[in-house]
Amino acid sequence: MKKMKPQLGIQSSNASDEYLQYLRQMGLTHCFVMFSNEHSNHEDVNRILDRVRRAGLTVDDAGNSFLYKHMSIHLGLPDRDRWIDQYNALNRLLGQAGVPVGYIGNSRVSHTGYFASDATHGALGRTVQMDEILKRPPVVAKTVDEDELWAAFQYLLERALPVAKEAGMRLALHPSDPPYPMYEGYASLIYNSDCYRRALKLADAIEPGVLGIKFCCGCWLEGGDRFGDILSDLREFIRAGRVLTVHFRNVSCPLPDFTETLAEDGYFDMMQIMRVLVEEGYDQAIYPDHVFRTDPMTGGDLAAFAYAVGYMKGLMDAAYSEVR
Ligand SMILES: [Mn+2]
Repeated sequence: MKKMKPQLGIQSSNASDEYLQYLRQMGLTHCFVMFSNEHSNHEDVNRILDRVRRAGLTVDDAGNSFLYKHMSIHLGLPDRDRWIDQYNALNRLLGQAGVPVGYIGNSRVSHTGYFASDATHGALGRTVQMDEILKRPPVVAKTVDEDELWAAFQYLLERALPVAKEAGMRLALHPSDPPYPMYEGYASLIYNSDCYRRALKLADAIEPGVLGIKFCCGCWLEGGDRFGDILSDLREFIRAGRVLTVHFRNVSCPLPDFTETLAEDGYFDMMQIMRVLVEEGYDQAIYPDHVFRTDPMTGGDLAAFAYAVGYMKGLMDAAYSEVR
């Protein structure tokens, strides 16, 4: 039976022996690599991927968040071609180096701040108060509405999908976070599961099958019923072969106000998601996504991610033994 692949991320600047050993010590055999601009060239991409692979890790997906999240691309600003060219150039390198999945599109992330509460056991957790975000002034010179945003997305798809196809890659699209139609002066691309259906249809008319989904459970749960039915959406998109990676994350409650929590503490029973993944034979990457901001004295990010991946792997093993 092919199983899903728990993974953690590697920053290209942090592929140290110690960090790679840390991943192996948790029994991880899979990872993603986030490349900085400095390392998004042929020599560094291949050197870093070789190093990671020699440490026994398979690279499921990779990209450069500066490029794939570039505002000029997503808002259709005049200088977008320059950034799309650089984005495509990196995808060519990654595809040639055998990385099967890259990233695309509109990964906005906003929040009110990181706050300690009972829901976070006193740690600093990412918190959204939608009223506060909706009162913010635009961050862009000219408001970008939904039609303009989708036109820019189509423009990107027309240029990115053929390159990815030729390079042997598929591209994973993350929801807008928080998933709300418009804030900070520009529209969101993906704020419910129908937005995904629309994006997949648009992409398939250009290059069938290349676009896929970063299935962020956190965003689905942030949106609640307004985003969709997380369990049936997950089944639908896995069966359609569109789920390229899963972000396994829980929140305190749906919008308008939420805090990210430990997986076991949020309002959704994450075991139900694991069962669907196992029942549907999902065999791609699964990642804990965000963690609390913890004090370096208590282990910092490394401790927070170790806890999150351990809990996630425990649920995964429980779901496999249950379904078997
Ligand atoms: Mn996510």
